[in-house]
Amino acid sequence: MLNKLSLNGPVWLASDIHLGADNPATAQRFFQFLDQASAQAGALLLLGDIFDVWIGDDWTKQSPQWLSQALTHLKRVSTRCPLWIGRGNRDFLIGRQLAENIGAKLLEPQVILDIDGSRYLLAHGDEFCTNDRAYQRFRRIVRNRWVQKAYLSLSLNTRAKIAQKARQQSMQTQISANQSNIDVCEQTIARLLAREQLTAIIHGHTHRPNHHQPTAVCPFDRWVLPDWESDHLRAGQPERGGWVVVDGAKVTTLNLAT
Ligand SMILES: [Mn+2]
Repeated sequence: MLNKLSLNGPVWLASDIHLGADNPATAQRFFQFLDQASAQAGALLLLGDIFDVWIGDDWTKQSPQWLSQALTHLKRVSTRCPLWIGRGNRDFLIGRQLAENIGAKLLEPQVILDIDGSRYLLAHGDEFCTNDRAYQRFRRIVRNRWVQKAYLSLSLNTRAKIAQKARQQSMQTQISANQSNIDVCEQTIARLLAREQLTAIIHGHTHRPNHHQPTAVCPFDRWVLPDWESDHLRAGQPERGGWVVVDGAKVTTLNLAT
C-alpha cells in the first residue's frame, strides 16, 4: 500500500534543480520560482534531486554559502505555503532533520496525491529505470541502512570527497552506457499504476520533460518534470527548468524558456 496525500490545488511540482556550489544562476532562477510558488501555490512539492548531492543533514550546521542561501529561500517559502520535499538519486540522504530545519515535510519515495478526487502517483523516477541493472544494484547498496550509517559516521569532508568520486564514476558510466537504458521502463510504471488503480503519474529524474499520452504499452498519462540548468549551457542553448501545476484533473506544464 502506498502512502496517500490529500491536498487542495493548485499544487506546484518541480524536481531536479541540482542546487550546488557550481550552479549559482540556476539557484537564482529557482529562488524566483519559489517566490512565485509561495504567492500562487496551494502547496509546493519538490520531487527529488533538489540538491546535486546531499552528504547528510548535519551539513546544514557547517553549510557553505550557497547552501545557507538555499535554506533561507526554502524556509521562506514554507512559511507561506506548505512545502514537501522528496529524495532523488542524488540527494537520497535527505532526512527529517533537513525537512524540519526548512519547515517542510518529507515525502515517501512513492506517494498517491489526491487533489479534489483526481489521483496521481508521484515519484522521483529513478526506481523505474529498471533496465539499468548496474544503477539498480548501486541504488540498493546506497539505500541500505547500514551503508548509510557507516557513511554518515564519517567527517563531512570525507563524505564530500566520496560523493565527488561517486559522481565522477557515474558520469563515466553514463558516457559509456547505452542511452536507451537510462530512460524509465514504461512497463514497470504501467504495472504499478494498474495495481494501484491510478491513471496518471508525475515524475522527474530523466531530464526528458514531456507529457506522454496513454499508449498501448503504458495506458496512462505520464508527466515528466524538467531539470533546471542556467549555468552550464553552450552558446545559444536556452536555459532549462520548469514545473507542473495540478488542480483537480487539470495539469499544466510551465517552462522557464517560454
Ligand atoms: Mn535524478
